[in-house]
Amino acid sequence: GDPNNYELAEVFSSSGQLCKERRLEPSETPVRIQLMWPRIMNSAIDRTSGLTGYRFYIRKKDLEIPDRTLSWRECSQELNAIETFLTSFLQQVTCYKEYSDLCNLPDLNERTLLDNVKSRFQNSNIYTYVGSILIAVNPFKFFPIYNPKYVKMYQNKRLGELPPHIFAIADTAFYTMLRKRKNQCIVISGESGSGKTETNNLLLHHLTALSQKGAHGSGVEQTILGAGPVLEAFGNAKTVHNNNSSRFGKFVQVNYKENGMVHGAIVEKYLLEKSRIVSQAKNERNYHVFYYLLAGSDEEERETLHLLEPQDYTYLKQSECFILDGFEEERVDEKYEFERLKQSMEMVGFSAVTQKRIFSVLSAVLLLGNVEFKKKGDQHHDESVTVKTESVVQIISSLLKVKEKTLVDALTQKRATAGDETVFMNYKMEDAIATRDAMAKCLYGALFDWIVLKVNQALLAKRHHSDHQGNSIGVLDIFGFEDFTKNSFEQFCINYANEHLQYYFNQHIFKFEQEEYKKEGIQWKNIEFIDNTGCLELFSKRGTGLFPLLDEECNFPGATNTSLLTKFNHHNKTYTYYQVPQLKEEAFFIVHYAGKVKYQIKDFREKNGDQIRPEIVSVLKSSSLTFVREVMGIDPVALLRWSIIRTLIRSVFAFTAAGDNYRTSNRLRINTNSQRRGSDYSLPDSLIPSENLLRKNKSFRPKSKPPTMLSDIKTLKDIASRTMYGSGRDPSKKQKSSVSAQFQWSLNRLMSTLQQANPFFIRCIKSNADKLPCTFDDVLVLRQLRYTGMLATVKIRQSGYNHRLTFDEFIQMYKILLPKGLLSSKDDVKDFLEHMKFMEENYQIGITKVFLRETEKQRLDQALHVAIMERVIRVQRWFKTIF
Ligand code: AD9
Ligand code: MG
Repeated sequence: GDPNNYELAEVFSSSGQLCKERRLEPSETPVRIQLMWPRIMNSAIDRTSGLTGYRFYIRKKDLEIPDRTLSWRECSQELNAIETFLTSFLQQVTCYKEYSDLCNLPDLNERTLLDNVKSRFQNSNIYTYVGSILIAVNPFKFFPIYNPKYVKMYQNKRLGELPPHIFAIADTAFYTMLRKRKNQCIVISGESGSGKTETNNLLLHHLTALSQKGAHGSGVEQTILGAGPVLEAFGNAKTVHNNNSSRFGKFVQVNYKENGMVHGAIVEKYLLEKSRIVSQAKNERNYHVFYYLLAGSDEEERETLHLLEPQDYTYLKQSECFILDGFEEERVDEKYEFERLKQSMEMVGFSAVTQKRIFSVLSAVLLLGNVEFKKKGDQHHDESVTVKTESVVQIISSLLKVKEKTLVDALTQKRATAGDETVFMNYKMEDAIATRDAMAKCLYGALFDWIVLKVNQALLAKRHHSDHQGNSIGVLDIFGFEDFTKNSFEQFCINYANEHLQYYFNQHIFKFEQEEYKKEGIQWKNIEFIDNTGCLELFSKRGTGLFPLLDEECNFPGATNTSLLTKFNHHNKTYTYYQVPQLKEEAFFIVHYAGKVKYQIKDFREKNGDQIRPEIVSVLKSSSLTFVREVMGIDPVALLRWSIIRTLIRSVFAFTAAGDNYRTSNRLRINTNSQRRGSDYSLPDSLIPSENLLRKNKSFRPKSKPPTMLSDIKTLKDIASRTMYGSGRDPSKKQKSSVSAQFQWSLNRLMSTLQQANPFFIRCIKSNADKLPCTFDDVLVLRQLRYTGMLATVKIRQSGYNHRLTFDEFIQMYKILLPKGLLSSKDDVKDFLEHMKFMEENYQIGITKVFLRETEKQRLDQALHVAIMERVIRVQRWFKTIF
């Protein structure tokens, strides 16, 4: 036959069973031939991705017979023609080559970017690098790539040495921290359901595993790992975007000692979505923990906690969604989840008694929703209500140990003082319901904060010493960008936080980088990126930003949400980020970096002013249970007293143990030195000083001082201020601040913590909107790649210079390679690099620094390695001649 009769239908890379085939539309191909072609396959092996071959689908041009697959025999008759055809197509096949680092893409545009990520995804490679940035495409199906074998495999490897992986990022952060003695942070971003929390858990898993190789695990690791499931049970819920959606943000800072052992950790939380306790949108659920409790508790617990079925609770049944719609084999077994929760609670130090107390509070929260009211009298004019379901209030009062009358009074009447007199005013129906809901939210919110505080105390208590000399790695996992059919104040805050993260990314990837090039006067063509500074300003600008306006309207008597919207709408003219809907409605648009979102103004003021209502707090604080009182308000004085006693006891113990610890930690330090090999440039084993040598050189004196009380108290105070004031309110401000003010304050604090650390970025991408396993939706993924600015990111990483050294640092580092007597002057370095015959576009000399691309840096390091080895050999020879 004639090779011109054929055309290529599809090419798939295949690696055995992992090969994913796209089903072709029947109309798409008249004839398909599937070939596994050894000769051609061999030439097409892709070394970077480790694929073993390609699968070609070919169709015969202009063939009359509709959809028929050629048999093998028919194929073989035409083999020659097909082979010729395929060989000529090899050129094209190489276009389908996958790159594990997008920076290596020879032809960079949106299409090749997407194709590459897609082709990798279809071969079960969900991770891809852009330099040191990791793109993670959520497959909605777990691959066996997180087991201990992988943990081990990725340890001590240079980034890029192995296929991209989340563990490689964790590992690099860890060794960078040890080497540079600088705090690191890993910022995970992506829209709701893109895989941030999963990624966060895997990162923490690796970060704690790295330190467990030491002699004694302190148990801090266990507490850190246990905290995840506990916080997820109480702070995650099913939304339409994600079955396990985080409804709060968290920042976990893992502290390490200088020898790389975990020293402690701090968990910080941001803004829990409290409205979810009392109502959820259709097809969404309340917090997981309620369903776990109801599914998993035994008969005795059901009785003592007065539990009902999920369908019996108003707070659970309104949304008509009780179970998670997983795939049959992945259906979450909530009974099992309850067991897992109890185990995790134990890991973070909640005893069985404490657990029971927590569950009673949960039961009370649920029952509050079932409290109903009725009008007091028959008269029309009397709107005041009383409790209709007295038995429910009775149970709540027994669960919380609050007097029944106190509870009923609080739910039905308001106390007001007029002059010297105290008057009681009866609530109308809507006020009573609002108070009931406020009580449920307040109780749950306080419980959540209390859990975070207790987790932090447990993490603190397990530390070896209190004076911390090492560094930390922070991992940030917040609620992802959201756009529902109806968006409210919560989405407004969540999306603002995401804008902040995008800004942080832009600053580091584009702004600082290009500013440095400019400052150093090197040749550089500016790379444009979408700057969202204006959008942040729209939210927070002093006086006229949306947040300040919202606060203003919250404090202004007589203001309404409509008057608030009118004020907001003034921004229609000043900011392109703000838009007014064409048809008049109580809503506004904000053009976020990740898409345009319509917010309903309804409840904005109420939700923003939703500080803990003092009258409700005092009712709950009247409980005869210490636990409830503690949950409702952590008494800072008691906390300090407790900490002083505890620290005193520990100081005595720790002081006697300090000598022992020194011995172990010193040995570990040496271990870490040798483990550092391979991460950057490394010394050959023969050049690493022996343990004996180190011992001789250092006087045998405990390096770390015995713990000081002051530092301990400072941290505890700090933790208390982070947690007990709820969502990290500025403790120096005594007056009540609004939810948005607290949120902004804690976000700003987070940003300044992040600014002081060396960042790693992980960008999570959602593969499809329906949570389907291994399904790649081109449009959805492309949209995310676009709004995260991936194209520009690849561009800047391709043309930028990853390595930069001051002339001094350069000379110090490569002294051995340089001719004797070389000074740290610009000209000397320049001469040397010219002498090395480096490609001119791969390095530049700035005013104070040398800028190098990856390949040139590697060449230098290789040369250095060779030079050192030569010297070692020379010394060895010399020794031989002597003896
Ligand atoms: V949200 O902003 O909190 O609403 P996340 O946190 O970005 O969102 P999450 O990590 O919860 O998303 O992931 C959603 C679901 O995707 C998980 O419940 C898993 O079923 C699935 N997922 C995520 N990452 C992976 C993965 N690496 N492998 C397999 C994954 N499945
Ligand atoms: Mg999450």
